[in-house]
Amino acid sequence: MSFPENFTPELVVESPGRINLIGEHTDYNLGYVLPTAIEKKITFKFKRNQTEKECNLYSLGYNTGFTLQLDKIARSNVEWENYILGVLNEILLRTDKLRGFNCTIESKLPMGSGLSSSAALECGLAFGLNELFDLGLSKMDIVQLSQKAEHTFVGTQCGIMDQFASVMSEKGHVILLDCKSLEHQQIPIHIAPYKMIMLNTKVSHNLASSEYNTRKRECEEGVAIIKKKYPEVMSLRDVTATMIQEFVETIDTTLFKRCSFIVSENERVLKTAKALKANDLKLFGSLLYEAHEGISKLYEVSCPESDFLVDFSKQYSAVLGARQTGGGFGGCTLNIVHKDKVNAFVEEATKAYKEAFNIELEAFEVQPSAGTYIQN
Ligand code: GAF
Repeated sequence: MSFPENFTPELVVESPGRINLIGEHTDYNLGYVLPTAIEKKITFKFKRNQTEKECNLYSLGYNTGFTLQLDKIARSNVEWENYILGVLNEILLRTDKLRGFNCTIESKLPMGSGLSSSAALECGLAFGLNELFDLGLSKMDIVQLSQKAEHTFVGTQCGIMDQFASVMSEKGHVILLDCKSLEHQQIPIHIAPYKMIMLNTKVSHNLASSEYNTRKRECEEGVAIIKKKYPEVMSLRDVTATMIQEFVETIDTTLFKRCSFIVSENERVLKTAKALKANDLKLFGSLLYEAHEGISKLYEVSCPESDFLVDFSKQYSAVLGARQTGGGFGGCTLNIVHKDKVNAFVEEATKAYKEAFNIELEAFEVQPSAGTYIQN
């Protein structure tokens, strides 16, 4: 096929990745999260191709593409194609206005780095097609259908945080999202003279997807036990710290660890939002360290590489806090570092990480950015 050579798009859409300041694995437990989009993103270029059903998609980074027919959507053996197919399937369940199109995809978002390249891919595609064919989907429809696509075609039973952050973020703000009611507040973030520095472990242990679904199941099992005593409890969101302590002897140790992490993580999100509003950066930092401890010891979704970087950062008074961000088992750590010490910290972390794991660390600053948008 001649596509993507000489391709002149009708529409260009930018779809960002996200970081989550705090509130990990709380979304599918209907709790609180505090994410924001970042400048690293995926660029989609779209053009209608005047066919009824043929769609051509091409990944510029991987130099590979595929053609599909809208009336023959089925799961593929190629992982990235399932994100696309899942989104198209969900759109077709909601509207009959979709027609053939060509699309190139170019990502500046490292895959498997905990920055949610999956949601960026799903939401960017849905957002672009909504514009191109005037599908009439709201932003919330785009968020929800993208999440559903991940459940049905990719097989990860993810919560709503990543898609929400990718679409709804506003520049300079983090979103305090209640994953039960979907009510949210945009909180302006001013952390000067500190900066948000990401350290990419460059590892993505392949436990991530299966363990993710296991954690979700463990939380559900915990809720079923708690419910016997407290029938009003519908999710871990409804469980307080005092309530969970009552089950220390009666719930299996693993389930108890999982549930107590979620209960305490929800509290930390709310405390962090307050700390940011009050500009209490020390408290913000210490909550990040506390969260990582729980991620590592109670929820057990960290890995030696992330633990190493978080521990390493603790030697520096110029670092207020750090933790692994995202689903877990690698990806990036978020570090709150004084602007004057960023270079020294990154240099020393890079050296120590190389000595420990023989991996070249990647470091970059992030700024809270706008969600999915059309490039003019
Ligand atoms: C992944 C999921 F997609 C999110 O829904 C969320 O659960 C996150 O892991 C952990 O907080 O990114």
